[in-house]
Amino acid sequence: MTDQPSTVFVTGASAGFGEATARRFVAAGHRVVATARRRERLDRLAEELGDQLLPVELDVRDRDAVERVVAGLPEGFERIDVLVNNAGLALGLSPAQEADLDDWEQMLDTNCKGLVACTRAVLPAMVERGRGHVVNLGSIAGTYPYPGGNVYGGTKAFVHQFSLNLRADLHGTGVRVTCIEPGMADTEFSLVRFEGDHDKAERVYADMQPLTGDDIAESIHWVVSQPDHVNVNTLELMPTAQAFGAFRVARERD
Ligand code: NDP
Ligand code: 8X3
Repeated sequence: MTDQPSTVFVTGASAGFGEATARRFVAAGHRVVATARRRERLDRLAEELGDQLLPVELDVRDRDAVERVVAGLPEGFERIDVLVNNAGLALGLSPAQEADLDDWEQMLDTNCKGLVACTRAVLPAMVERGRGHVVNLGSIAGTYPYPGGNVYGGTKAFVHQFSLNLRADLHGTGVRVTCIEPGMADTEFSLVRFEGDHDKAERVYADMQPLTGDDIAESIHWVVSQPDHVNVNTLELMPTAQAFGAFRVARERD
């Protein structure tokens, strides 16, 4: 991205990282197509941020809708320079043998298939223009396993590898790809994971300083703002208060 105004297409812009990213890029003078399922939130954001932000209701699991939206953007927003594939969620923290298969399918449909559909929809025009940037939201959960992370972590491992494989395919086209891989961040993520249980969600971030939506928006803005010849492949961030644990050992009882 140069200093010229660019168009940034953000999925999941109604909350958390996506909303903060929309704010960050509008503040930097760019145009943002802000998409998510909750239209009223996007409208509020548009009222606040003005004409530089275009609110568009979009469920990334709806492949036809993804293609329709990307193909039908109005004048001024039709040339997508940056795609931020942010829409995603974790549902539940149950061990695999107890987890809800519908939750697993929703995570796969959103975090993997939705991300792939958005990417496929924007890539041809980027390749044709010889520039563009796809920023995918992975997670430390795609690298480091934890109990109950099962399918969520699996989807983020997919996002990591898909990002690297995109780079292989896009070699020589001028299109850049970055996977941002955050640790725990205080957004609506845990509220969604625990089905709206505020107490449970708040306990995740109690007595520590988690990452914020603004931290991630800043990192996305930073990778996108690098000179065209620089591609940040992967950027992993954690709160300073978070680190790795020891392996667990199941000991035989006497
Ligand atoms: P939030 O719950 O705050 O925001 C998630 C966003 O995704 C919302 O805007 C939501 O909008 C959108 N979304 C969910 N499902 C769909 C769908 N089917 N179609 C379109 N939009 C959808 O979470 P975060 O901001 O924290 O998460 C953003 C991304 O970052 C996710 O991919 C998450 O996995 C990842 N991540 C989060 C971390 C964290 O600790 N918070 C750490 C590492 C990665 P709506 O409901 O209106 O559709
Ligand atoms: C979210 C980070 O560690 O809660 O992707 O799974 S974690």
